Amino acid sequence: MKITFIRPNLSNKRSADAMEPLVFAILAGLTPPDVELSLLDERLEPVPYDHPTDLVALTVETYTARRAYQIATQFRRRGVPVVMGGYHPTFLPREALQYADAVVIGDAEGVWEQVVRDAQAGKLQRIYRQQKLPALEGLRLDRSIFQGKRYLPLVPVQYGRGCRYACDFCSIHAFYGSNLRQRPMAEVVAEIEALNQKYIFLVDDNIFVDIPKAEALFRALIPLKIHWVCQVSIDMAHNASLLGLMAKSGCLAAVIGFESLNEDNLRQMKKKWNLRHGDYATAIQKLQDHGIMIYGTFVLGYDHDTVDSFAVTVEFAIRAKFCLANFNPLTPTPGARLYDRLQTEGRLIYDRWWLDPRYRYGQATFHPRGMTADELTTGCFQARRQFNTYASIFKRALAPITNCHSVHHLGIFLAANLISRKEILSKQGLLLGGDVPLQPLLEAT
Ligand code: B12
Ligand code: SF4
Repeated sequence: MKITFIRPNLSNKRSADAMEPLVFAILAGLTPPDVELSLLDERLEPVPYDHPTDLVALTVETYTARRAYQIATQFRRRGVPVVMGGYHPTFLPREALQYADAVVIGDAEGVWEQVVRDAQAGKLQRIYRQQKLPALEGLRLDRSIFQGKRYLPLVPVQYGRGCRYACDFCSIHAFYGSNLRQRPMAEVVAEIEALNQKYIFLVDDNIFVDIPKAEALFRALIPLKIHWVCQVSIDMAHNASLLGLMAKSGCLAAVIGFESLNEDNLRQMKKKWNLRHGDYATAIQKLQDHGIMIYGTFVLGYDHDTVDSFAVTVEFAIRAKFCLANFNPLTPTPGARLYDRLQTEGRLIYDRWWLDPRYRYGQATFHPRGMTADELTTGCFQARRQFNTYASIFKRALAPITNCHSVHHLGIFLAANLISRKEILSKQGLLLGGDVPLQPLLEAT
């Protein structure tokens, strides 16, 4: 039997920031050895619909749903069954089932094996539901499917899943609830050692969910002499010993959700805790004093934002000499509490923006209170452009403890900024899935 894994693209432009799609290393590790596997990553290569295969397995996020459905339609027209999994089908299985033969709800471990057995027997079920949150012991990732593909030399590794917070716009809490699971530290360290790569991205939603476990991991990373980046909540900056270990173990940069400079917005999104230990400037200083570069993310469009918020936010990010930053229009995704609130308030512009051919990447999808939807779209794009001008890159580069601490740091800073600049400018305004019409094939049952 032949199974083809597909990672759909956002639109029809190739991507310069594609990393290995970790889920397929997990699925490959769970698949019996007699099954022949291949991977098509549409961010890097076109999908040949006549590719000989017995089953297509797509990973689907909300931004890639439209494209995933188009790809599924093509394969199903050729008689190839399609299974979908990931965030989007988990939140909207009935929508996905209009385009797929089967949908996996939740984590794959313990369920994918059944999907393969059923596909081999020609008896795919419509819905496979993960009944529990599977323990993460003994995961055997098989990265051989990534061989020969031109991914960023920043290799994703996952220590744990879930986050202890519940920001109202975020999909993580909706997907995992308040459950936090971590892999045995020794298994993660062994995986990193075996990778033999210099740059690792710890993709955990928040590496700071369990302090003793984070500390144990950082200690174990010290002898490996790698460079790593992670996502972390800002409260971590106030734990001096952990911060020291983080720096000592090779942490180059941290992605931090600042989200807003306005306390009322933070309260509304259930992220007021961002300021619990002090202001942003103090936290930033502590991280940067340890040489850790910051990728700050902001979301604009909450009720207390106005047209003035864009300039204030982007100036803050430039003054703080962030290595990278993003300024996203607040976007309600299915499953998140924000989506239900905006829907109840009658503020959504589209019924389903992710499928609507009028929606373009980067656009507002709801009516904000303090500005118009068009002002939100334009304001975020301008903020992204302003942060990524050459003048801004030059100004931010001049940070002796972080961005230009060494030739190595400066090289990474410049490469990251040039890739980010290119991606931000080229993604804005793209029609998700490109200009291909979408027709439901089946009635969901
Ligand atoms: C690393 C990362 C990125 C990287 C890219 C990663 C890459 N491989 O190239 C970068 C930084 C570029 C990125 C960009 C974006 N990202 Co991102 N990203 C992540 C992050 C942190 C980790 C991804 C990962 O490796 N996870 C580990 C794997 C193992 O988990 P998984 O994919 O969920 O798979 C598990 C299950 O979902 C399931 N499963 C998934 N697919 C399938 C398929 C089948 C067949 C089966 C059986 C099971 C299955 O099984 C797996 C394990 O059991 C996730 C958060 C997260 N926890 O996943 C956000 C996340 C996926 N990103 C998100 C978003 C919104 C984006 C952006 C759109 C942001 C923006 N506004 O531009 C962009 C564009 C994404 C795009 N589609 O092009 C959202 C998606 C929300 C949603 N509802 O779809 C997430 C969930 C973050 C969040 N907090 O909400 N991202
Ligand atoms: S801290 Fe980050 S990962 Fe956790 S719920 Fe908030 S936005 Fe999501």
